[in-house]
Parts: sequence; C-alpha cells; structure tokens
Amino acid sequence: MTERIRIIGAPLDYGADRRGVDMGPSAIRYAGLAEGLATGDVECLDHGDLSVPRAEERDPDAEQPRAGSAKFLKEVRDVCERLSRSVAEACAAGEFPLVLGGDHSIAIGSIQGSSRDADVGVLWFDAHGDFNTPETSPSGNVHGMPMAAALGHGSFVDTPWANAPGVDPENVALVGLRSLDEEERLAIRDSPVTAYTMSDIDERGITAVTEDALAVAGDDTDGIHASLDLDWLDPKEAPGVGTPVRGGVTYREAHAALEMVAREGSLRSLEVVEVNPILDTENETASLAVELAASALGKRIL
Ligand code: 4U7
Ligand code: MN
Ligand code: MN
Ligand code: MN
Repeated sequence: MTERIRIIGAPLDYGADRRGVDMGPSAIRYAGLAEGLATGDVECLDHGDLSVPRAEERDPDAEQPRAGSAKFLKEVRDVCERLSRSVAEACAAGEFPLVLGGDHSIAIGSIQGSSRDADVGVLWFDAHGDFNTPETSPSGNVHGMPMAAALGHGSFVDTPWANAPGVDPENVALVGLRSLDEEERLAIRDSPVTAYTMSDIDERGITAVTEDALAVAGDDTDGIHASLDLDWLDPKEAPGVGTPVRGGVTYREAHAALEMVAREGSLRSLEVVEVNPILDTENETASLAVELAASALGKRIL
C-alpha cells in the first residue's frame, strides 16, 4: 500500500535566542527530503510552510519579552494552533505528518495535533529535557519548554492550546539527555516520564535504551510521536544547531535508534527540529535530518 507523507514546514524561530532556525525547512528540503524519502510505495505531499509573521510585523503593543517568563508566547501559540490542525487533519486523512522545524517550540502543536483523536506516546530525542515552564526557565525561551507545555505543567495548566490530553506522561520517554537546568531536572524526576541520559546510553548501548524507550511510548497507546532535535547528536556530526552540547550520540547510534523506531511499526508522526543553516557547515546538519527521517520512516539498505 502506498504510504502518503504530509510534509509541513514550520519556520518558527520565536522560541529560541539564535536567529536562523526559521530557515530549517528550506535547508531540509534543499538537502533532498522528497528524494530521500522516496521508495517505491511512498508518496510525499508537500504542504509548504505555515506562515510565520516576520519580526518587523510583530505587534508593537505585544508584551515585551522578559527572561523568567515565556518570550513571544503569542507568536508561538499562533503557529502551534495552525500546526496542530494540519497534523490532526493529516492523521485523520490517513497521511503521515512529517513536520520540519523551526525551533522546538513547534512540538507543542505537533504533539497536540497527533494526539487529538488518539492516545499517543512520545519519544523525545534531545540533549535537553525541554521540561522548563515559564516559572522555571532561566532563558524564557519556549523551545526549552514544549514537553512541559504539552503535559500542562506550571502556568501551562491554563493554556489549553498547548496541552495534549491524549498524552499520558507515563508514555513519554526522553532519550539522550546531557544538559538540564536544576529545576527542570527536579521536575523530570518528579514526573512519571522516563528519562534516559547519555550515561545510560554509554552503559547499556543505544539499542537496549531505544528498545526500552519504545516500550514506554508504545505501552497501551495507539501510536508514537517522535520528536528529533538535531542537537541530540554530537556537535561534530550536527554542527548546525543553536544549542550544541558536547557528548551526543554518533551518526551510527542515531541511525540505529531510528531504524528501530521504524521496525517497531507504530510511528504515527515525526518532527525534525532545530536545524540552523546559518550555523551549519555546507548544509550537513540538514542532510543528516533528511537521512534520519528516512531511517525513521523505514528506508533500508537491503
Ligand atoms: B532545545 C535551556 F537554559 N534549558 O531552557 C533553556 F540551557 O529545543 C536550553 O532542546 C533549552 O534545543 C534548549 O533555555 C532547547 C537552557
Ligand atoms: Mn529540544
Ligand atoms: Mn535540544
Ligand atoms: Mn536547540
């Protein structure tokens, strides 16, 4: 049967400090996304990019960003609401949503859309936990908050647009952590989510950890949303990201994990985020994003 993939670009950069991540969707397409995903029975439907108001068009009366709160939450909300609709529409039409970031705050929209009519587990591949709330965030950047927002933590309890009631924290697995803020660390420890650090990967190997994470996300759910922040990889492999952290997974480990996700068979939606072409070397991080998406969607060597 032909699988239809709906590509949705979300060129949002309001959730991060470093500009340039808004060019991620273009860079990923330019790196050969459609060809990279094409196998005999896959059809790519590119829905183009969601429109994001440019900085110059921002509402001058909008509240000024403050550190310690959530910067540009209004802009993030506007894009996430439209993204959520498009992802939910794709799922309802039997298409597989592939979301291209943009900074990681777009995950708020993808997760909500994917879980609108289903119980969904989440696999979060990231150096960071993205478990801050406006109350705990040291930066005020929303790309450090999407997982907490989806679960309704802190003041996100009052933001239905950001919550994903179809996601049970018991079915959330964070994989590859190596940089957490102090309060964020405590929030993860207090929550029912399961977190695998880089040390877990060192000790047990990527395949054992991924197997466990898949079991967590797949336990009694209708499907899995995978969120791939390219800073999950070591900056040697993925230099084009805004918040690089040394000591990430290797090229082979990343492929091995995503190939396992494909084989497990319950992937329902995928996003690749945080590719920043301005900080990249010859578009290699975007190319990596294409390759890893292809692995997650089941592209095989043999
Ligand atoms: B990414 C940070 F303080 N934790 O909240 C924060 F270190 O989507 C970084 O994972 C967040 O890249 C990184 O600002 C967000 C910081
Ligand atoms: Mn992230
Ligand atoms: Mn990250
Ligand atoms: Mn980042």
